[in-house]
Amino acid sequence: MSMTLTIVKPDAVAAGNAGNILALLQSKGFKICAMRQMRLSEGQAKAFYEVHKERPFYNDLVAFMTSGPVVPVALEHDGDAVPLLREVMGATNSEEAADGTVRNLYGTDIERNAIHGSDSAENAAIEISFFFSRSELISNQ
Ligand code: FUP
Repeated sequence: MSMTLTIVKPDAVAAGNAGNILALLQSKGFKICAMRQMRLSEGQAKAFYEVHKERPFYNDLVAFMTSGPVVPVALEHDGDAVPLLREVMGATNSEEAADGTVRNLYGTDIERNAIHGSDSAENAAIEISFFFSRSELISNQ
């Protein structure tokens, strides 16, 4: 089993799509190890996206990610969880995301793109520990 992190973003939570998105991910073989609904503080959103802090979209991204509740979810998969989630998530810009991907089905544009997905196994471990303690991670094995 390998792990990755998704965050159902404020646009998708507000639209009532968190359950549909989790069902789609589960249909692709992902299993939930830990999950919660929460509101990110400005400090948490800035820290989570620190890698982008010099980018022009950073302030807007932080404002969006703190605009309403999010649902971080630690996921596991029999296969390679990180690239498998990137595949079902779709391109960053929802307008360019392939048919049937989460961002195609539930996102709107490059900012309001429904979910986050870790981009490497190393970052997945860092991002999972950002939201969940070890004792909260329950494997389905
Ligand atoms: P991704 O890994 O697909 O989520 O994409 P990035 O890590 O490149 O970007 C992280 C988030 O920044 C995206 F989900 C949305 C936001 N973003 C913008 O708002 N504008 C951009 O031009 C690029 C990214």
